[in-house]
Amino acid sequence: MSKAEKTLLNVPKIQADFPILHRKIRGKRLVYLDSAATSQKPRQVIDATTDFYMRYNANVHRAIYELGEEATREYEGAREKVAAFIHARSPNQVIFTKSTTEALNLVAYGYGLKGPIQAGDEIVGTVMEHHSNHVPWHFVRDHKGAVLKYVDIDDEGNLRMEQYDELITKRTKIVTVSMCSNVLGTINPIKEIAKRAHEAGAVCVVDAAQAAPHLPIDVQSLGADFLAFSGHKMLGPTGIGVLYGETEALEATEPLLGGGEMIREVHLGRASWNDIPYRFEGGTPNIAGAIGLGVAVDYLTDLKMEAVRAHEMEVTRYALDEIHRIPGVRTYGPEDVKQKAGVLAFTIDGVHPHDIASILDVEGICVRSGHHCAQPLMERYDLPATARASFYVYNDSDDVDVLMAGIRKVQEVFA
Ligand code: C6P
Repeated sequence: MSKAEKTLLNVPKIQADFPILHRKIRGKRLVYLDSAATSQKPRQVIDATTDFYMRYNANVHRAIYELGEEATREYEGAREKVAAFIHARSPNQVIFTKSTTEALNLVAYGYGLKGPIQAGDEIVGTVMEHHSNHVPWHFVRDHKGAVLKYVDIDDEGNLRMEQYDELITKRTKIVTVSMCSNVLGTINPIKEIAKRAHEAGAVCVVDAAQAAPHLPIDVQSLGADFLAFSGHKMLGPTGIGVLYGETEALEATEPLLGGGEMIREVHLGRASWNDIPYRFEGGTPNIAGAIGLGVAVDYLTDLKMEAVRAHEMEVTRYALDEIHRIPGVRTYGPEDVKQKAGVLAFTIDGVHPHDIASILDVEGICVRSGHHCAQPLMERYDLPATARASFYVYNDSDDVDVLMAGIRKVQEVFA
């Protein structure tokens, strides 16, 4: 992207919707480059959650009175919006959870620990997963005797797809993969991986935490059996996430939480479960969060996910070009932005990533540093940590320029 060539999104107009972007950090413009950790929220989302508490706060699916009906209508409306956003066949395939982490734990518990997985069954993951898509499967290994196997990456940070040929066997029951790496930005070929899983009679579990906010998603064409993501990374509130499931896979899954709403009948000696999706939503849900997520989905849908993706590709291309001009800086993950989301992990020779983040913070720039909850991937690269900038709809080439100036300043401090 040349500087003059502003992209497919009207970034100044978008920025105007995000109140937090108008604040200053130590007198400097806030340059928020940590959307992979959590995105900022537009006024529309903030207003929708406030509006719920101000005007129609009531529990859902319980009350006969008007307020309760309004709350239920909006909550179920949000489920419909999410279903349309990911092209699910039915809103009943959308389960509200608190996060991607909870959604993946629900699958590992309900389909793994309590579901059809037996000792000796195999689960195939990858080395690039976030801890949320490692640790729940460790539980299944440790408590049920499942065997975990991992697909490696090549030098560019792409999955070594040929390894699936060997790793998927007759004993494989689950193939799990992130659609997009939170460190490398690698976009994985889910359709192909799901196809291979299905050929072996396994289900495909997709961690879409870094994909749903940034790429158009069509669960039917992907062939995912389960797909998890978080509202807070896609302009929505914290504390709300989604588990999509194929009906057959959901039917084979036991609930994670027992309690109100998830039952059909309870007696002292036995209980039976409510229909899907309610059987997976025990207790009072995050009603305001779901409604806010519905509005975030409206916002992204108005922008068009194809335009969001195209914009991020341009910003990422520009960022890669600019960062490569600076000697002594290394980047990780694919160079081809067709295979990379707007995530830029980097290190500066001789500088600890935490020092990078601290010095950038003085300039008003927010980047993350650390292992990014992907320690096995860090071990694969033999790195303790990296710095990471991540882009979203409110970032543009000006933000990239500020980041590059910040990186040069870091180098001056450590010269
Ligand atoms: N990654 C990051 O800075 P939760 O925390 O449940 O909303 O999302 C967990 C999660 C799962 N999978 C992937 C690929 C992720 O990137 C994340 C969250 C953040 O990279 C926080 S560690």
